[in-house]
Amino acid sequence: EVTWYERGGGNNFEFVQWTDTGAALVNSAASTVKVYQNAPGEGGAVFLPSAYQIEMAAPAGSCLDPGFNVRFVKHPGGVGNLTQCEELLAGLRPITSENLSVQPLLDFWSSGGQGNFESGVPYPTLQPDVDDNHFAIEVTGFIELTAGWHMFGFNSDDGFGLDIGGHRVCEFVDGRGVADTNGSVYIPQTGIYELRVAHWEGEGGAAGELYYINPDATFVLVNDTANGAPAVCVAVEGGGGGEAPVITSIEVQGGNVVVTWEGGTAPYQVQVADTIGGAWSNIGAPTNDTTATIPADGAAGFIRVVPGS
Ligand SMILES: [Ca+2]
Ligand SMILES: [Ca+2]
Ligand SMILES: [Ca+2]
Repeated sequence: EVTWYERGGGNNFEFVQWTDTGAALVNSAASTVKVYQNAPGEGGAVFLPSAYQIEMAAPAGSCLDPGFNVRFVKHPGGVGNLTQCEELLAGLRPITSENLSVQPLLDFWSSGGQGNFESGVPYPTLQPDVDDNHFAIEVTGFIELTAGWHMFGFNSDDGFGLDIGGHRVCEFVDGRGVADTNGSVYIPQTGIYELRVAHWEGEGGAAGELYYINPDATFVLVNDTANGAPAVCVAVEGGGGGEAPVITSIEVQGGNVVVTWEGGTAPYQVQVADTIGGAWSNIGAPTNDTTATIPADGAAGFIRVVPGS
């Protein structure tokens, strides 16, 4: 079933079969959607995945330390959708406790339905088969993928958002019992890409699993490399995932914001975003300093410091 709408004019879509070698136009139950600007075949038709803002984090083969970084956050209650989950993870809602761990797979189960895989482990700090409520996880890591199409899915209770290379692959923004939500991503170049999952539990059952969909439509848990799934690691050679700069103070001085940080390795790049999940843009050039003064020209905003290049 496809639900389709578009806001501008002149766009179109067609069904394509997803294969391990590319995509071919067919009518098939095993299909995905290929989206063009202008009708396929017309002059000026552009296959939109080529315009994905997907950035390779590191070359293939530079993965270190397999697994996922999992940040587990408990809160007093009141998180019921993905926006509120992201606010909680960003520290904009009360947090009662927090835990960091490395997990080999994402197959968590607290209570209720277990999803596609019954191998689930408790969420960090929780007991199995106990109806804990009001928590969220933020998962980060690096996934190694070959160029071309890849399909992923997340089975969850409640919802989630999955990003690869900064591209939203799939999401379910409201509460639900365990169910699959799948999505595909076009990887422009073989390499290692950042991966992030935000997922929360409000009340009732709770479970979450991240799987890869093989071309024959079978599922395998991501990072189950023994069964052919793509590898995920917590860090890569040469930086990404290594010691990151940590912001130690943000002060308003006149019409400016002075941000100071420590750790990481110079050069640094300061970036800002207007909204949670919004695009990050560079402020100033890469710097070897550990402080920067930037104009406070918005009612609200977010600041981060990343490795410069
Ligand atoms: Ca499961
Ligand atoms: Ca629960
Ligand atoms: Ca639930």
